[in-house]
Amino acid sequence: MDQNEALALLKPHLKQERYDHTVRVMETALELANRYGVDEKKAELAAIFHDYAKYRPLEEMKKWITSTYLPKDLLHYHHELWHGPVGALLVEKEIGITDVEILDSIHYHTTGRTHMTQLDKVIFLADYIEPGRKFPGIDEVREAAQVSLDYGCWMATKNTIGFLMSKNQPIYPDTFYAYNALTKAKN
Ligand code: DGI
Ligand code: FE
Ligand code: FE
Ligand code: FE
Repeated sequence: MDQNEALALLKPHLKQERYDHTVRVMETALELANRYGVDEKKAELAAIFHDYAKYRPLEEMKKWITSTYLPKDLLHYHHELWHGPVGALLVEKEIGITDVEILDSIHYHTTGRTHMTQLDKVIFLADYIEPGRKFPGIDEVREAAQVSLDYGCWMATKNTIGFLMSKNQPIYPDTFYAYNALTKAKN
């Protein structure tokens, strides 16, 4: 599937601003993949479909989590965490992508996980630092992304955990697992 075909399949599922975000994530993911020697074709497709399920109704996402292999503990956390796992499932079902590396990087793009693959890291980081993002601490993460994938992702998980704690929000275990694994890897 080429870039234009994939973007055309994605477009009806997103609002314009989310589509524009996705194009910037794709461009950023391609830069990171090129810089760090990660498969650019996989990075391109994973980036294009990473937010595929973002606008599915909550009841539909809940149904997919309840009725499939997806982890049930997601239901006890913020629904913002559902679109990655549900997206991976629907991209396989509806778009027909079967590459497990691509599907996993979509699944884990919001939280990360232990032992993230290089592709997971590219998608996670590209989503975080695409040029349209404006949250506190973003410049530090952008600089870290120039040093290494591990350092960039570590800084991003650290920033996310700090942000969530400052808002007294619960933190999904995979987010901690990613932070812990990256803390060891970055040195
Ligand atoms: O879908 P995007 O907006 O492009 O980005 P995303 O999939 O990374 O979602 C970001 C949101 O998810 C952001 O509001 C922070 C939140 N988030 C990330 N990790 C966790 C989390 N929220 C909770 N409650 N727990 C987490 O571990
Ligand atoms: Fe997302
Ligand atoms: Fe993200
Ligand atoms: Fe995104």
